[in-house]
Amino acid sequence: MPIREITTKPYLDQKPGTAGLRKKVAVFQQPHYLENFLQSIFDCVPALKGATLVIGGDGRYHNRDAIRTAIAMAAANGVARVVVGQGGLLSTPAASHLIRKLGAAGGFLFTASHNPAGPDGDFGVKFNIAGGGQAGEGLTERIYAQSKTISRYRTLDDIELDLDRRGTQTIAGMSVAVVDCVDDYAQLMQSLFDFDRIRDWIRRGNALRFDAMHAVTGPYAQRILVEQLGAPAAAVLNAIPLEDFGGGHPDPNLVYGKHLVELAFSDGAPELIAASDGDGDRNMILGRGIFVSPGDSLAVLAAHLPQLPGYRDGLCGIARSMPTSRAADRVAHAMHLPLHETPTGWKFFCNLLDAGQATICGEESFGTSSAHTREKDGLWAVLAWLNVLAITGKPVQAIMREHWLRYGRHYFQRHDYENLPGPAAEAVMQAFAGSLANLRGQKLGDWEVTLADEFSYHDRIDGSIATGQGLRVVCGEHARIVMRLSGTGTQGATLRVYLERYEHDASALHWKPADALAPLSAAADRLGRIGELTGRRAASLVT
Ligand code: VG1
Ligand code: CO
Repeated sequence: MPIREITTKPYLDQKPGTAGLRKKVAVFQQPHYLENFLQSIFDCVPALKGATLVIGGDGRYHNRDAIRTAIAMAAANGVARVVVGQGGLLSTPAASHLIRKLGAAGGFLFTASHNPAGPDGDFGVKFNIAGGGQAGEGLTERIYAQSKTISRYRTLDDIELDLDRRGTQTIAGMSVAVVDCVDDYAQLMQSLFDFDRIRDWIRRGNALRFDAMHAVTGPYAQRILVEQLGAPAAAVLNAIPLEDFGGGHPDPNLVYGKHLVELAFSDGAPELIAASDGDGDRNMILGRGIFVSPGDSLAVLAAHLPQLPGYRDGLCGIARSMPTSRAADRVAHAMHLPLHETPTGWKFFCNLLDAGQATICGEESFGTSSAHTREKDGLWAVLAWLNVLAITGKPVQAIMREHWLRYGRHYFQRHDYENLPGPAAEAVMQAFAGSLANLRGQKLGDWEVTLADEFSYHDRIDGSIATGQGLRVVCGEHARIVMRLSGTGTQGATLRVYLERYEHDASALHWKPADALAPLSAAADRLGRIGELTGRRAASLVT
């Protein structure tokens, strides 16, 4: 089959955000749009030649077309072997694991995570490197630069490919292995957790509910929770992946997972209620009568991890993104472990994980994972919680209450102002930045400001420095306000305001987060002049 060199013109908008390139489906459907971006990757990563490439996606609309395009281009660019999930499916953590397990030179992950799918929804592509982590800032910049000057790409015409038939096919000398998307991942989970204890816990009548939200985790939850751990089939909701995610918004949080919150607070609620997002890397955890905020989940899991089979040798460190609540810092301190604070985005954890400096990492955006893979991992967090419940025999609520009694409680909320005009969002950031200059030493409500700056991160492992990673006002350990603009949206700008308040008095552990954080919310509005500059009276999404 002859390799074709197709002439193309650059698009100038292929700059990846926090986690890959995300655009409306229609943008990706423009002639040569995806091809340009993929060729830019092939051009910047010569190691793909003669090597293995992993390909998969979250199953959303356009996934199959994109995979066909990617496989034809891989063959034309000299890739030796493609390993692709059956039906084009691979969850993000499972793809990262496959890259590691196979020693692949990289992977294409077709996903826009939790963003809605379908012809009018979003599409996206992430490039993960050898080792399984997302391409870092440097490589991402080079790919973007290449995409702005690209003039041709390589492909094959009319390849014959059956994505639904497991086994090996050959395309122009390149082998294409279509694999079950769950097998390797399920094996990995079995090596980390005590499946016997969890099975026993379920057999004793403890109920759980997992919502796959018609996205990629359906087959994973079905195999692991139902077939391997013995949960009834009804424990997994919306288990069939659909191209439009059933018209839903698979972003597991208090807003899009409201039905799960209602379930958790209803009579006869299951012991554990959980959900994952479109590509399977996020998790939401609820217990009977309680929502576990992601920062707390990270802290609790870190504290219990050494009791779980895969982590018996102990932890080497804990890492969290800067806006994530500092609950994990207290656990790290008690366990005499280093605590690393990184910018938002999982790629910043990867060097720490590779260097053996962190065992567990977490983000406030419902992301938690460990060194077993190089992406956040929704089902991993659910299984870790199940294992903790099984070995402690306590309900989620008791675990949280005990945790807060021992460490104190970090009240946390994120207020998102979505789909703002770009200039309005920028104006808020500028106003907030402007107000930081004279804040140190001043009072913010009851607390004194000890630090007011823009966060930048010096990665001591590769020496890189990431600047402009969020504005913050810190009042010692007591309170914090963080502001940054989202890097994953496809429409307008999203302003994220993160609020955190710490209380350790036993009488102050059971407030409503919204009440506890109201003074900080008002301060954020005042310092960033949010209402005045955006015309919004309230955030559009609070989690
Ligand atoms: C958001 C979250 C961030 C997360 C990223 C990708 O980024 O805040 O914590 O790593 O999404 O998650 P931003 O720039 O919009 O705040 V996912 O599940 O979309 O791969
Ligand atoms: Co995701």
